[in-house]
Amino acid sequence: MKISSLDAAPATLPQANEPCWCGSGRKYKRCHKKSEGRVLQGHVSPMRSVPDHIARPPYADTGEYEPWDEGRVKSPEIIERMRHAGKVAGEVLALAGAMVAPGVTTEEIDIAVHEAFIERNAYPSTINYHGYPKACCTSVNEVICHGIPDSRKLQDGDICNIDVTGWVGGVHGDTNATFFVGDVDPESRQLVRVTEEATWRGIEAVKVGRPLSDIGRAIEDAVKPYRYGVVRAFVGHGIGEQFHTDIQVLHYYDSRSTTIMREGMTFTIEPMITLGSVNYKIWDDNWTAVTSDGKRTAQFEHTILVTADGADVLTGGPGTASPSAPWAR
Ligand code: EYL
Ligand code: CO
Ligand code: CO
Repeated sequence: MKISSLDAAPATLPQANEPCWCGSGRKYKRCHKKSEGRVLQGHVSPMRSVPDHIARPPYADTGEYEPWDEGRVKSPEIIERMRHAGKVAGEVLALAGAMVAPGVTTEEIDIAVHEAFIERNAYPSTINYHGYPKACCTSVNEVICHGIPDSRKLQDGDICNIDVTGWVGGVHGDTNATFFVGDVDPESRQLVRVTEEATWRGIEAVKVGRPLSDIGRAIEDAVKPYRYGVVRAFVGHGIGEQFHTDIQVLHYYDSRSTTIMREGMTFTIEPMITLGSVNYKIWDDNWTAVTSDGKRTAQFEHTILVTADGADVLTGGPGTASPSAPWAR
């Protein structure tokens, strides 16, 4: 039986082995019990347009493009443009996060993100990126990443990640954070706090001459005491004129991650941390990744620049180093 957001469960639920309330004829435990407490897919509205005066990246019209080798170490001139794109993305994330509240739909947040990028002369990078339809990803509760903004209202107690990327001056800035919706349970609050800490431990491991594997090790070490899972299927990435370049930043330790960090490299660090299993499934929308056990997951992301003495957080900036820290408000 397809689980749809149109179904409404009755006030009294059947026992596990009794027939499901939906009339499918299947046992309740084999039918709607599986979706209890899970995020339901809402309605996704059509892709919004970006006005003609906003410059468009190469994939904007077709959804696809031919990748090219842009070089891992960026010129000072590209870096200055990336600083601006990063600042814009950080501003848009802060504004989106401030909207998070019970009753707000993820689509309303998406519209604000879309307009905020345009106001800043930026193209919302995700629009038509491999056909993706929205200006941001909104990933609620057990959604690991790439949740599509839709008509679902945020509910008191949810956690919601918002991931925004903007293309301005020919380069991308990519950042995300997980926000609390109203009153969130202590277990989820700890998950979110530890995930943000782990992200910063990863950022602090950035050092010229060291392998990328140091980053994954630092993240893993930060979450180990809590016995959380580190998602392996989605990784950080090189970024610049292209949204994704060849550099892969694993969020767990792997001795094969031997690429040496060089001054002028730019990449994202974006660990996804789970309360339970790190295994995932993809919804039938072909985008949304959820934990296979339905337990919650959190994520934070920054675009960073390798400098002579560590990392510059291009999507951070003064006063917005941690736009997401709801516990600090
Ligand atoms: C679009 C494309 C499958 C994003 C990131 C949006 C989603 C699912 C194919 C990576 C890859 C964001 O780095 C990213 N976020 O931090 N695809 C992405 N999409 C999409
Ligand atoms: Co992102
Ligand atoms: Co990213």
